[in-house]
Amino acid sequence: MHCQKCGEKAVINMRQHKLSLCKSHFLDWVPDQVERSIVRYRMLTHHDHLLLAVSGGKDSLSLWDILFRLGYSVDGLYIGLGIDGGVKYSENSLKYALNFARDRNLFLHVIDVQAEYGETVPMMTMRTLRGRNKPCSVCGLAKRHVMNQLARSQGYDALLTGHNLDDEAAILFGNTLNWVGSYLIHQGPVLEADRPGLVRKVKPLCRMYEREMAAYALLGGIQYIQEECPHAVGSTSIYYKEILNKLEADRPGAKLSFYLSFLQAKRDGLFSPTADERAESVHSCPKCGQSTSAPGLCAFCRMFFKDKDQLVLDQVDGL
Ligand code: Q46
Ligand code: ZN
Ligand code: ZN
Repeated sequence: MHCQKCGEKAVINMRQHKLSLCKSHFLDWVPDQVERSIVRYRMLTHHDHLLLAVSGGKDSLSLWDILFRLGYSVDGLYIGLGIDGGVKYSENSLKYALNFARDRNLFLHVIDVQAEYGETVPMMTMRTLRGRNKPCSVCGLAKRHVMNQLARSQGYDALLTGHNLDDEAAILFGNTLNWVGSYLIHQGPVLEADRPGLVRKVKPLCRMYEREMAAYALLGGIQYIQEECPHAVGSTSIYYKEILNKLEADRPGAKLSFYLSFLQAKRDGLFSPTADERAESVHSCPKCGQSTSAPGLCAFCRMFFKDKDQLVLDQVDGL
């Protein structure tokens, strides 16, 4: 197997693109592909001041590396969730994020949820869900809140996440299996800040396969936490990824085509908001200022600040 650009020994064969590349051409090909997505979906400009959510994993650290190489101005945000899971997950992932930033002289915000709000995500989950469920819904709510809050208060132009194609295809698969129209409307490479208090959200890796990102981190010498969050084990999204991987093995390119066809369908007007959804009133949370669909505290503030004894599960939106 030879590199199709220079004829040297190839290190990766990407059947979905009918392309084999050597290490050096692959390490240039990835940023080139990301830049194409940035231009194609009008994600960012070189004048934007960007905030990237960094977990210490391969996708977010590789994205930081790629954007740095492409000349974008990007600060990182690490959120300490207080997840141990017997493997010191949060403690170890923070070390990778800090080392990455220090080695490249990049700026990393670190926000510890317990220091900021008094409880770790597992503690919050125990209180609100009585330990009956995984912490992922509470975790997602907390992460979205913290990310948006910091991006807004510090005047960042966009908030970036390292979701790759496998993540996006799995989310899309779940949303179409259940035909969750409201989620399909809002899924895409860019989520515009169409409500007061919201920051624009962008996913520059949305067309990059997970395998490509793992290869980029490995070949590029990026040190990242190899373990998944212990709560990811057995999750529905991993199950959907496994199904899509089986499909991809038989039909290379199936995942990409599934996602890109969805984006095309959206451009053609499918999954547009209804008149009622467009007219939906927007309120500002009196505690944090972020937008909510109902008057009163937003879902996050209800969870963290309301009289904790009175909190019941069904008060939390979106779980
Ligand atoms: S970090 Fe949080 Fe994930 Fe862990 S608790 Fe679930 S949502 S799995 S991306
Ligand atoms: Zn080559
Ligand atoms: Zn709030």
